[in-house]
Amino acid sequence: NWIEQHLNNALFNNEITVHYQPIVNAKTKAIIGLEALARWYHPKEGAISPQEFIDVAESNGLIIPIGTYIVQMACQDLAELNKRGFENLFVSINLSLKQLKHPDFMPAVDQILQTYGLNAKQIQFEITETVTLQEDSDLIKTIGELKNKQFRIAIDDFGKGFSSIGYLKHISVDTLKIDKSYVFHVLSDEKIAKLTNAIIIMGQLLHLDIVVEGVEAKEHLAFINRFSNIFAQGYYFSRPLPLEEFIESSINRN
Ligand code: G
Ligand code: G
Ligand code: MN
Ligand code: NA
Repeated sequence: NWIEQHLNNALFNNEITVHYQPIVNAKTKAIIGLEALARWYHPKEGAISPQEFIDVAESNGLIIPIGTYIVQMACQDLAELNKRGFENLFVSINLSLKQLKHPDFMPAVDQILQTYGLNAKQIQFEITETVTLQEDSDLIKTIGELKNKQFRIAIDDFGKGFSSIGYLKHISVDTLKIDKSYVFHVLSDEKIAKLTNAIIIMGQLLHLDIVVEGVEAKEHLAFINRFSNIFAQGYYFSRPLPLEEFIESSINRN
């Protein structure tokens, strides 16, 4: 397949980049962090979705060099942000299960942190709930190790799969990111609205940060602002942007 054949070159030709989408306080709209999202732009084919190429990378092993490259780019950009006066942001990096389980992952992260002189507290790792935890003791141990090193852990796409609460039982996390399929329907589907309320209340009882993903309209924002201390992410605030565009747009906001 085309992706398979070109993915290796993409990495070495610098066709893979990282864009950033703000995560904001839903009440004040203050930016608290940025989600790093991989982008592949091929000179002839154009943009290829990470959904497609991450899947391929997972199956052929390229997720290890690509994932490490993304962590490195995100850390380099975070160091740059710190230098330019954005000192209280965190960067939130998606991890695939394979990446997390690979023995090279932890040493690579330690090395990158040291290279850029960053504090682990400024870095969050997003683990998608759709990957089955299956009480995998190695995985649980690795996540515990990241927590011990003060990295933040987020459960991504919370509520999308069936394993959500199982995750919370077995691992210690900081943040729940509620899958965007919830907010999309809170205005039209009473059951979804109630489930969303229940997830928010559950997360807050557990003292977790709640990020509602996929906020596209002010009505979505009003729905979640019935609660206090909620964070939000979505096109209503900003699309994922290249670092320089993010910096320019936030300078213009103020
Ligand atoms: O930004 P976008 O909607 O195109 O992302 C599509 C999917 O790809 C999302 O589920 C997102 O989590 C995933 N994704 C984006 N960047 C990365 C990455 O760097 N690593 C992993 N593992 N997944 C990513
Ligand atoms: O699976 P994960 O949550 O990591 O992926 C986030 C994906 O959602 C990214 O591909 C990002 O581009 C996309 N995204 C971010 N905000 C919105 C939004 O408001 N609406 C929609 N439809 N997608 C969004
Ligand atoms: Mn994510
Ligand atoms: Na998500």
